[in-house]
Amino acid sequence: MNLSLEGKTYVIMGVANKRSIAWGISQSLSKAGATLIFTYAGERMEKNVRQLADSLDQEETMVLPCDITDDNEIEKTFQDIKDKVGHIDGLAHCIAFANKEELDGDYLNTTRDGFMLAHSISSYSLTAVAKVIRELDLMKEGGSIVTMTYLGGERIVKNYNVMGVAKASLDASVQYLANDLGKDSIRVNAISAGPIRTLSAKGIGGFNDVLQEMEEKAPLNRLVTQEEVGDTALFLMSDLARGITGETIHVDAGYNKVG
Ligand code: KAL
Repeated sequence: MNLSLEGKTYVIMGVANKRSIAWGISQSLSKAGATLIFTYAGERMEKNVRQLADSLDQEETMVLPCDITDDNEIEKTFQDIKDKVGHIDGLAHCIAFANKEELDGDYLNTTRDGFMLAHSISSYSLTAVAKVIRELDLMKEGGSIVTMTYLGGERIVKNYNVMGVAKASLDASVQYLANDLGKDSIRVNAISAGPIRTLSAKGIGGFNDVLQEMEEKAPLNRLVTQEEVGDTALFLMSDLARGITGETIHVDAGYNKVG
């Protein structure tokens, strides 16, 4: 048993740019010898993702669109993947969205549409993808599904608001999916990363304060990096984590244990 992912294939959903956590995961998996397939949301992202994918040491890069709000498109994307590679060994789901105006002030002001949108993109999308993976028998040799969560789903974090409620739903989904897919030797886990400067965090009120508090209070007294999250994903994808499912691993310099 080792960390090598030589001969294995993984789908990475949610790379936006080189600061993305999904990109940190991609680099860790690629260094371990994995073949990677990327999906992106919307044409705006395509060029970035292709450029990044091409920069990896891969024989051939597969980059596909996947609008996570559209079940037909999810099915088509994963059917394309199946046609091309036959089966996959794992999937990294690094997708979240909420309307910016609902990530500030009172959670009480969340609209029905904003609530549904945040839950559809940030939580249901994992279930939708897992469902298609099973329908297509895409992880027929077993596999590992990893999603990204955040402390704001476990407790109150200022301004996280509807995203916190969506992450709580995602965390619960991880457990139920782990239960459903365990019989097929598919493990489902979440990584709860500390705050990292990514495109999705950009321009969100109070983010700098969160970073500062983390540096002051976390047991390791520092922030965490995309690479550290990537290496934890690598562990979860590897056989070393074969006994772990339905779990959330905090990669946050210990911050969640304080206070
Ligand atoms: C307490 C924290 C401070 C920030 C509060 C809320 C963060 C929410 C994350 C959520 C995913 C951000 C958005 O959906 C932003 C979106 O409205 C506008 N941005 C975009 O559309 C960009 C271009 C694209 C790439 O972004 C997305 N998401 O598609 C939470 C911090 C400390 C930790 C974080 C950032 C957690 C997290 O969930 O990302």
